[in-house]
Amino acid sequence: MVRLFQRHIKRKVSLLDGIWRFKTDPENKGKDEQWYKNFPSDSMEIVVPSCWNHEFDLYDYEGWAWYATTFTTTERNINLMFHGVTGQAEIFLDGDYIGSHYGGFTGFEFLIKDVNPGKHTLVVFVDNTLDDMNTIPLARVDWFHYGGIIRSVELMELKTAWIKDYKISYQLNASFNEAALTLYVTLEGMNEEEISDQLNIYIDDELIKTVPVTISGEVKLQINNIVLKNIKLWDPQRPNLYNIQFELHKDDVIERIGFREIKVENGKILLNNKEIKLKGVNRHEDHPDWGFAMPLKLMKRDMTIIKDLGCNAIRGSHYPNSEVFLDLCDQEGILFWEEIPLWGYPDKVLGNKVILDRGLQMHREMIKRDYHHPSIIIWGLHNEIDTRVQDAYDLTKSFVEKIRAIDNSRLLTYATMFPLEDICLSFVDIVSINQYIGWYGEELDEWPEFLEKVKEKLRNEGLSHMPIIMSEFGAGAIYGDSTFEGPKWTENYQEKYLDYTLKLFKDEPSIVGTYIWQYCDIRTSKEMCLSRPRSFNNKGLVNEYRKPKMAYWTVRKLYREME
Ligand code: ADA
Repeated sequence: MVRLFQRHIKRKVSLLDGIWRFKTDPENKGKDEQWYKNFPSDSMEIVVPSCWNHEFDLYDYEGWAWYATTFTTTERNINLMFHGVTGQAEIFLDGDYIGSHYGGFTGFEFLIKDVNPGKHTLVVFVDNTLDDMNTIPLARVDWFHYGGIIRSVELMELKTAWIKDYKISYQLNASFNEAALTLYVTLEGMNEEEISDQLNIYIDDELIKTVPVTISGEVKLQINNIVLKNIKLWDPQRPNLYNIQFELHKDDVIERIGFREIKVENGKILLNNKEIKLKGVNRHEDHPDWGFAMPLKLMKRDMTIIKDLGCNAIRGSHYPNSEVFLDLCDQEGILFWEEIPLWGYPDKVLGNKVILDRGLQMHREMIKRDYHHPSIIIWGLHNEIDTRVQDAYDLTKSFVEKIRAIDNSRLLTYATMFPLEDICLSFVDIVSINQYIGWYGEELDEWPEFLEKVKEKLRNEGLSHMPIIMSEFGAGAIYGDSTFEGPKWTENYQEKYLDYTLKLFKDEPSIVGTYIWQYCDIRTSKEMCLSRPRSFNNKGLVNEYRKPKMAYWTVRKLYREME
């Protein structure tokens, strides 16, 4: 399942998901031996999408691996779309290299013209190796290094021309009942000759515009002056959505949008001009039996639980989530913070140009992929990098400039772990703080003093107009461990911790949102497991199988009481 609404009516699209051939390549000899031409006969079967770590003996395999499948086409032009392959991917079609991609959590596609109709062999080389200098994320992260083709693979068979790309942007009027749309559409012909066609645009099945087009090579169109009256806004209570269809004679694509405005004013977050407080959790897309490749049923279950908790917000820590989950957020009225996996970078790595380039590319791809989701209100630039140093300042500045140039309609922030010494805050809209007072080191009752220091710093730097989000706070609890004494690692301590912090944050006017760390227990990496009982980060409100801990009920009561 790639999306929760039908994306194409005319375009012929098939999922290549299923059982593929698979072989790990620990000695990296597959390229020399040309496995992309002759796939090894001693390969095994694997399900796509999935993480290879759930196969026998591959639990902690990290490195090179090869996948192969076959498919049959009837058209001469195809587009192959990969929705998520961890780390580095290289793609081979019928023995020929067709391209590569870096970054595990956003999709990529290859248009291949003039293929012979018939049977084809597709081979995918995957490298999920992480290191401590050049990769995003680095090897030392607090989640598991799952590997593989983790999301669906789609085959599109194209006719003479296709809708290659589009962007739908809109401006609401002052009374929020009209939207002026600007549509950017790129069309592409498959052959040399000119094609006369017509671009039709439908909104919820109603034809609203027809543009005659002559397609030869690539054609870029900008369509203004489409004004929709009496629109129904999108918000958490009424998540109204609209389908927009672009249609050519033999191709089409459907996108789903919602109309809303998000901004920061006088220290508050305003959604459609009304103040909103974010009641959230951090959620990793992880489950012991599925890793990153969670089935829809489980995502829906997560959504049901998170809504039951009384949340209106989720931070997709720490990487672009599956598009299906974002569709669920759109449908359920959940406000989403999305970020790239730039996690915990120390000073010595921050000046590395490779990280800047890869980070920019990941932001570009994330924003391009997810631009139309009304649920996404925040782009997160990075998490807990060393924001006390000049290289972090330069990196943040570049990210902000580039992101604002592609999307100026959402709020920008990053999660800082050095709020009192941070030198990058003025670039963004919201100060987001990760802080574990009362868990690591200090005592719980040191929180008020800390908050005063944060406010003082913001005042001193002329930033006291900025709203504050508590983007992470929490305590580890081993599911089932409840005692009279309630020391750390018990459910009692976690419950006490969250009761104390949530009540404190609720009464602090400059705090506009809270994201508890975290929704569910998750597997950690081998680099971090010695400080994590069971090799899990145990700060979930539910355990890894989604069973509620004591704190769940306390948070549920507090979040539900807050307006
Ligand atoms: C950090 C980090 C999280 C998690 C957390 C913790 O804030 O952003 O991913 O590792 O610490 O549990 O310590």
